[in-house]
Amino acid sequence: MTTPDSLWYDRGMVRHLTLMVLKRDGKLLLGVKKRGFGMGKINCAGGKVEPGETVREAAIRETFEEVGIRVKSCEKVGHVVFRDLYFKGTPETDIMHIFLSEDFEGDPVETDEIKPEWYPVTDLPYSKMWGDDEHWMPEVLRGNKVDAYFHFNESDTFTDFRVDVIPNECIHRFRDSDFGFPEDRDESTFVTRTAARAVLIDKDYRVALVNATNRGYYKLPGGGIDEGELISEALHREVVEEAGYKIEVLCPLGFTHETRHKYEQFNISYAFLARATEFVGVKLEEDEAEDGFELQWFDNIDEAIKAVEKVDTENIVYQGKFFTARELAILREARRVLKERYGQ
Ligand code: 8OG
Repeated sequence: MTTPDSLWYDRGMVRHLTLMVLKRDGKLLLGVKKRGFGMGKINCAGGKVEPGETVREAAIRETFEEVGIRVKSCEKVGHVVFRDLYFKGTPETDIMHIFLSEDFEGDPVETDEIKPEWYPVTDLPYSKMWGDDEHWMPEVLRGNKVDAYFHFNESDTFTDFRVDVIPNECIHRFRDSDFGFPEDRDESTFVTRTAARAVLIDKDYRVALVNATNRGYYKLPGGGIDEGELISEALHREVVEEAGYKIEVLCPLGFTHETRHKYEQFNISYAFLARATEFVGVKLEEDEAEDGFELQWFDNIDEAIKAVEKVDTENIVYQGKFFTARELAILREARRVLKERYGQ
């Protein structure tokens, strides 16, 4: 699933599932599942992703196979990670990619899989649906995107869960041509990588940046989201690793999107304003130590922005140009939020 649909790039042994929420005139198309996993429960159409298929293609195919509806367009509205499902005896992780469509054609038909029926969104049959649905579906129906996990025990009930709302405001999109690089690759095969990054402040609104002292640029503390990890979990982990601080997340700032032809990647960075609470020590990876990562505090956000603006982008490597433009966009958004909400 090397597509922009996948919020994680392929790694590790997990199963990818899909779910299509079909919405029209204030109603959802649900139905009793007649066979297989979840038999007897009321659910949306959806199913497993087949080899060579994107998650979006799988969701559209399953919807047609199960309820006879042709989805013309749909939006990815999040994912739920099911940790330690025991239904086959050994724990496994499933990632369920959720799509929402209000643009489809055809009349619902009953198949061997599902008996479809329309339900008003204000009165969904949660007691007959999977137990997790009542925790994430209301967010999706409110127009939010969700990043959630449910941790199951051996009797297939969940013991622990969390539903985070994904920052949905686009701060900026960057692509190679913005920096004078060629755009000569086929973007339909690009892998999507996601990351969580913090504008890290202290109680006096000083701002910390990671200075890549051997490379000549600054970056926000943060980094890649591992498969099956929540955005918020990656944020806390990465800020400890690179900056050495535990944090309190103050608010989401939005996301940036980068199209990088040289690496055939899309990079989505989810950005947050966060306050450092306790210093616990950095844990740099080998390449980060080689780049000379050092945390540097600035008196305020304007000073941090000035330092990044001064980076000599002519003489830094490909990635550094993207990093610098991206971090500046995120820092400027943080400056706006700090002024508006915190009077800074
Ligand atoms: O191919 P099959 O229909 O067996 O795939 C399982 C379907 O069930 C797939 O569409 C995802 C869906 N599903 C789970 N767990 C949950 C859940 O907890 N809530 C909802 N709404 N759907 C689920 O596998």
